[in-house]
Amino acid sequence: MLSQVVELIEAKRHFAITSHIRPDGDGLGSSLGLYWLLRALSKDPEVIMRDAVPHAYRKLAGAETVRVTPTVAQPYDAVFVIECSDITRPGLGDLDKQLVVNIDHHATTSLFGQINWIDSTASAVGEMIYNLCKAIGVRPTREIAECVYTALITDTGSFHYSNTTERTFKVASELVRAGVKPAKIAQAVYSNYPWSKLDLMREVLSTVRHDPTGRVAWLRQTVEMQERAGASDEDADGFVNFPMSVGDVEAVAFLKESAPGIYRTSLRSKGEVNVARIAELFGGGGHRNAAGCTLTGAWDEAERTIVGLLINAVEHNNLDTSVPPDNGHAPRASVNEPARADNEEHDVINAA
Ligand SMILES: [Mn+2]
Repeated sequence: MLSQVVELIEAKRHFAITSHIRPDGDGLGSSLGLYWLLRALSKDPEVIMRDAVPHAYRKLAGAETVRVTPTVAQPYDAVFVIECSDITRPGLGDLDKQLVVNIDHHATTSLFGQINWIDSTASAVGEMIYNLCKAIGVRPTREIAECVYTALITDTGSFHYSNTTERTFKVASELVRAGVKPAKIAQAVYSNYPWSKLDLMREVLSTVRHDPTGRVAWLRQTVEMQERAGASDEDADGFVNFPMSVGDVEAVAFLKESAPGIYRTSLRSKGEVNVARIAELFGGGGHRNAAGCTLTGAWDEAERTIVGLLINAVEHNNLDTSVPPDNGHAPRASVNEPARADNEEHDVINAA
């Protein structure tokens, strides 16, 4: 809990901070916010991640200090693990040999830390880092405020998602008072695409199809499209949300070929349509309105299977989980998409 975290920080000095693989805005913003908070207390922190900082977050204060490493090679007084469902999610070897502090805002997290501070009422871990600032008596510096604000806007979809509360706006308002320029942060995060992303988007959006009712849409990205655009894996982030912006659309599948015959599949829905139930049929998971899984097999077959399940879910507005996928020829389940990665975790209504 919070008081244990405060006591630990006051008693110790040499800390590492990490978050999940493919870190998102909350993972990075909260990690760097905590980094600047510890720096303000003259502590000795370091942010370590398995994966590099995505393009959208390279302008965050301190992003250049993030050390990319596959293992926690040296002893720390404690390692803060931000926004992870279990101890394997950071993808760091030897993490279990450290004193681990688990900080998360998902009620479903396992209590894998020696200290566990979980606040499922927080819209983002960033909100918790802000509370930690107050509890420990540090006035948020501009760096802390910008990192925490980035966590807030990315986890709430710029205040669009259902996790946005009065308290989210209150914290945001206090961060602006601490020096955040909302337009500057929004531009750094959302208006900072590389051309490769737009080139890829043009091709992927040309594949959008929908069923006769217009309530289910799907789109695909092939390995060739990605190569032609010279695009990185993260360039495809957010594409699944474009068909969701159509008023009639209630469910979307985005099949992204990661290698021949292997499709990382992102699912989105509105309202009661539960795409997590569908992802689970293929070994994936997520939340009611945002989930992911991996399909394998032939393109058309994979697409037909997942689209059929979405149409069924929309028609019945609730999938009977006992229904097996298709007729036994369905694509096999394989590695599941990190359910908490970017955008997979909240009620996604719209995001771009
Ligand atoms: Mn989060």
